[in-house]
Amino acid sequence: MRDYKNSIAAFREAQKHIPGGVNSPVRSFKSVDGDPLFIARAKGAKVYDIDGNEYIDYVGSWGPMILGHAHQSVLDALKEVSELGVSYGAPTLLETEMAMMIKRMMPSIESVRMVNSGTEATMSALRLARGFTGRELVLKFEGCYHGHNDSFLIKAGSGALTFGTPNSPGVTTGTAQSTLIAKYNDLESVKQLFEKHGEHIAAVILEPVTGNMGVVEPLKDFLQGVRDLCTEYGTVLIFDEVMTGFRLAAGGAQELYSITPDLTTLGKIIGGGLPVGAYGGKQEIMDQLAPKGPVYQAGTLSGNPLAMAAGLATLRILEQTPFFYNVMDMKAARLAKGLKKCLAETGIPGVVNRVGSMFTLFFTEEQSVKSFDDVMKSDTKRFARFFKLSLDAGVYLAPSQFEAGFVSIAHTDEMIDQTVEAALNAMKQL
Ligand code: HOZ
Repeated sequence: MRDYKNSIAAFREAQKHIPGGVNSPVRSFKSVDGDPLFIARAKGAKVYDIDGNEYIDYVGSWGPMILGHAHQSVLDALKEVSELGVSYGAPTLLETEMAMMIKRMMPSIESVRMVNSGTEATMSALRLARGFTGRELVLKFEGCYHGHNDSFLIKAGSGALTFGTPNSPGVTTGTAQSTLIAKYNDLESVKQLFEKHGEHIAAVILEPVTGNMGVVEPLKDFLQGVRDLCTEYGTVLIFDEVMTGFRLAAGGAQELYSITPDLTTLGKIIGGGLPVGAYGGKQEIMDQLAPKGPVYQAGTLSGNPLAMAAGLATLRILEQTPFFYNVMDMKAARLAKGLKKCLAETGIPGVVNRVGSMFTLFFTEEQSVKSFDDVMKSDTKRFARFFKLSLDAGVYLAPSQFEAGFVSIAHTDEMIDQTVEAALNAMKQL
């Protein structure tokens, strides 16, 4: 058993000053009945806690660290730019460079606005879609999470699901009534809502591959079916690629599945680990934004030079490294194969879902996990035990059954094999 005494003491102190001791609920380890690790530093695919324990990291700051932690190119860019001043509240060349880079990598984006988080991106994209269409309703999917804006905290995934508050108190009835809920991977449920409310639906928003109820891949024709309905009814299709953007392919899930959304929301990787979000898409929609158009959205720190520098340094590597995604996918495939073997060898019932470098190990009696209902049949108590045993063996997973794990380019085959060995030992003790 590892020694966590410094983290435990730090958490006790933090709880006196910060709600629940954390600045984002999913960090709290509450759902796995533990105390969170306090991290001292990170390098490559490893994180180190304040007790001096070392872990192979599959959280990756919840997605951004695709190059691994403290990548030299990102650190160099930050150093160089910070010496010139850290914020001006005025345009910089870096912002245009970032916009051009995003447009090149994700061609459905003809114009893009930088913000400071994924939540801001989805919130702003929805306002824009409403302004553009003159309609009010938004259709989202059960278990999908699009940040903590009111409109999306209805049947939401991620921490809202983990902590049993998918419909958060504080969201007004009016807002809740403007949000329609369909079932992910169930096109019929989307069609029915369109038949009833089609003319009033401003936007459909979804994670093209879900990460926030664990990884679930879209069934064949699901995304295309949603695209077709949006086109038919003049509804804005928003792909929330905060997690999948620049991760599943240089052009995100939309490249992987060859679907063109009207708007895309981004975050995580485009900030290289700094707080960044963005939303972009069709020129005629983006032109509705102030100062060009009437839809208002603003931000003191939007396009911040440090965030742009870290993001650009990351994206340049993704764009310019041949076979980057193939190499990373091979690593993730090795891990998924290993985890499946562990399940088979120990007889523990489970399913490993993987798309590219995103994966989730569901502890479930089901043969496959393709929907929110499948996800909800998972054995969260067994997950919690597995999580703790993994942690003790030096493997840092997201502390919830309903999250994605992330493999980075810095994970070595040796680390992955070590992870599989730890999983096998853990499963033997479940
Ligand atoms: N989207 C992330 C979780 N699925 C955000 C992490 C957080 O909520 O802190």
